[in-house]
Parts: sequence; structure tokens; C-alpha cells
Amino acid sequence: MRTRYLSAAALAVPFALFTAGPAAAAESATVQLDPLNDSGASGTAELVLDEEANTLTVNVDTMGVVPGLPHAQHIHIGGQNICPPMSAAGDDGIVSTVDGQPSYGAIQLSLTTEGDFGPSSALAVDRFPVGSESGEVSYERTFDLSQIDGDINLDEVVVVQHGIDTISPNGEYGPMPPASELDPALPLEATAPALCGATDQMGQMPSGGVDAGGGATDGIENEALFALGAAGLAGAGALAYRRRTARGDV
Ligand SMILES: [Cu+2]
Repeated sequence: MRTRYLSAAALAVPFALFTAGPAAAAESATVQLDPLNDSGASGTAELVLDEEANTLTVNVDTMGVVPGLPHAQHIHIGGQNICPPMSAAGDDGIVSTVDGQPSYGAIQLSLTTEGDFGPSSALAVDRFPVGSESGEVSYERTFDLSQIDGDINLDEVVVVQHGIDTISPNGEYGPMPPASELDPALPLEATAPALCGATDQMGQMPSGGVDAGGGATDGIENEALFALGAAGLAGAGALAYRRRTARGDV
């Protein structure tokens, strides 16, 4: 075997590459966002984790979303790390936020435009991106991960963007019925997922059944928070988007 004759100096070269590589601290994932609930939307999300700076930069670019309305979007973790199959839908044929939770898990990070980005901002509608007139969202933000609980494992992340107009297509969320299962005062269209993408693309294959048990407690907690914010969606069309001094931005 030739390797036996390699000098110590030669061995040191690849070793040095591993230990001193300047790019070792950055990790990234690009995920394709696929439509849910016949939203007709599409897009991508790019996640760049900088372990040295302890930041996560998220880019979300989507098109075909409902124009002029806020689109709640989150990083979900702790489920099966997959997007829900349409078989997860109930009798109404719609995969609601609750229907999807066993697949994509709970909310770890709310992809808000400014300010707080924890699970408690799950539906801070005045701080989520609004679809442009042509139905596009272009979003970028860098998050200081020291401000959230837990670690981000890029191999186990699901990105979800919410808000559809396919149950009663009329350019807005609603009317009811059906109502959102999160808040009976809200149309289901306001909270149902429109787009989903998992960083574990290999896990995207249909898994047969949807496990409704397991980490359901986390999910329910998040749904409560989600419902809390959902009330704001009723008047979302009339929201004034004021600029604030961004707290927590990097
Ligand atoms: Cu979500």
C-alpha cells in the first residue's frame, strides 16, 4: 500500500485543510417550496447557518401567493421533517395547519420582517411579508440565534408559508365557511398552509400514514399561539404597515 510511505509532512496537508478551513463555520440548505391545498404557488427558501456568528439568514422567494395579504411563515421542527401529503387532509379535503402538524412539527422560528421571531410571533400579521400585487413575496432576514431556544439543525427543518385563496377564490381570505380550526371567527383560508418545503428532501416520499400521536403537545401549544395571532388576520386587509425600529435584528 502506497499510503504507508507517505511522509508525515504529506499527511499534515489534508489535516490542515480540515482544521483551518475558513469556510467550516457556514452551512446552507436550499429547499424547493411546493404548493399545498392547490394554492398554485411556488418558490424557494434558502437557509444559511453561520455557526461562528450564531446567525441564520433566511431567504424566501415565492410567487402565486394571494396578493395584498400577509403570509405567515415559519420554520417548523420536531415532526417527521416532511411536508404533509394531501392524505393528511380531513373530510373537507384541505390540509389545515393542525392537519399538517404531525408532518412538519411545531414552530421554532417565525419568519417575521422585524422584531421578535420566536414561536409567540407565530401569527404577528403586521410583521409578516405581504404578497405583492402580482402575488410575489421576496423576503430576507438574518436572525440572531442566541435569542431563541434550541439549536437549528439544517437537516431537519421544514419551511411553511400560510394563506390560501382556493376554497372560495375571490382575492381574499374567506368568506366562511369553512372556518379556521384555530379560531372559529376566522376563515380557514387565512391560516391554511400554501407552500411547504423540507430540507430533508429524501424524506419527502409519502410515509403511508400520518402519525397523529407523538409530539402533539408542542403542536397544540403552538396552535394556541397561532390562534392568538390569527385574530388579527380578520382585519388584515386594512392593516397599516408602520416601520419600527427593528429590535433583535442583526
Ligand atoms: Cu407555519
